[in-house]
Amino acid sequence: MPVDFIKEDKTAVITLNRPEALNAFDPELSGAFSEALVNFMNDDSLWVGIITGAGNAFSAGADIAALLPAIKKNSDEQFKKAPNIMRGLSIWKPLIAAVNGAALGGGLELVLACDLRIATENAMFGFPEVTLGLVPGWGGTQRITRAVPSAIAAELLFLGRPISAARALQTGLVNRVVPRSDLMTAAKSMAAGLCRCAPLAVRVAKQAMVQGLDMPLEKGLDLEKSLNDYLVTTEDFNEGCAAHLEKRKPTFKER
Ligand code: DAK
Repeated sequence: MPVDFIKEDKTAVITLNRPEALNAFDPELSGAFSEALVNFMNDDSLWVGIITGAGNAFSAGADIAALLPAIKKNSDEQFKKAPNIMRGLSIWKPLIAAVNGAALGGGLELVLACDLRIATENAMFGFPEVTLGLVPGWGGTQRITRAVPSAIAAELLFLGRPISAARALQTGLVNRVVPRSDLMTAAKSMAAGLCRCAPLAVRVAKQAMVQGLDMPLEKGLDLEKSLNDYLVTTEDFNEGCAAHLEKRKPTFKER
């Protein structure tokens, strides 16, 4: 299977599983990844997703032999058939990238489409597209400038040279850097922290943050207000406040 999909309590672990090609996206991997994302999105029992790669790379991006020539032939039909979080699919449940090695091209675009990012010490991040005569096509030119200062974004996009995990941490591209052996423990512990919070509130926080980025402040404030108006009608809001006042842990029901 090009993608492993494992449910662990309220967390889905989605693993790109094409290690022989450093988890480069060919049509099979793209289709299976799209399917896994839709399953995650539609499964009410799943609150958090962790995305990682099998082997020593996170993902080397689009498959240069199999996918990139298809772009030339059919424009982006290949990609439209398999919408993903980089382009075509919005998922408001929180996503953690557990970056276990190189994240290049589409691999870095996938990292950028995740909300929280933990990397191993040997991970590297780059956009080699300009060395191929291309620019990123899964939102990299747009999301990188929202993630790091513009000089770092320009360095990544114009020079095509990767940066280290240490530099990614320094520039705020990732939340944490850990030894390889601690990666999944760290990602699952972050997922557990998310699962302790009210799931609908976490999703609304993501929606407000992501959609708000594309709005003038006044519109963003309206969005925040209407989303909060909805949250105060939920059972979980009552439960969260009651648990706080009663000095106990809340039991959220996603309602
Ligand atoms: N595609 C296909 N195969 C790849 C690959 C890739 N991107 N990256 C690695 N592989 C394969 C290698 O060919 C090799 O296979 P064999 O030769 O063993 O059969 C195997 O994985 C191991 O790779 P290496 O032998 O090269 O391993 P090294 O450790 O020596 O080097 C590396 C690791 C990551 C530095 C190197 O593999 C590398 O530079 N890979 C290419 C990375 C790259 O350029 N990625 C960007 C691809 S462009 C769009 C949407 C999306 C995109 C574009 C448009 N539209 C919606 C329009 C996205 C574009 C991209 O991502």
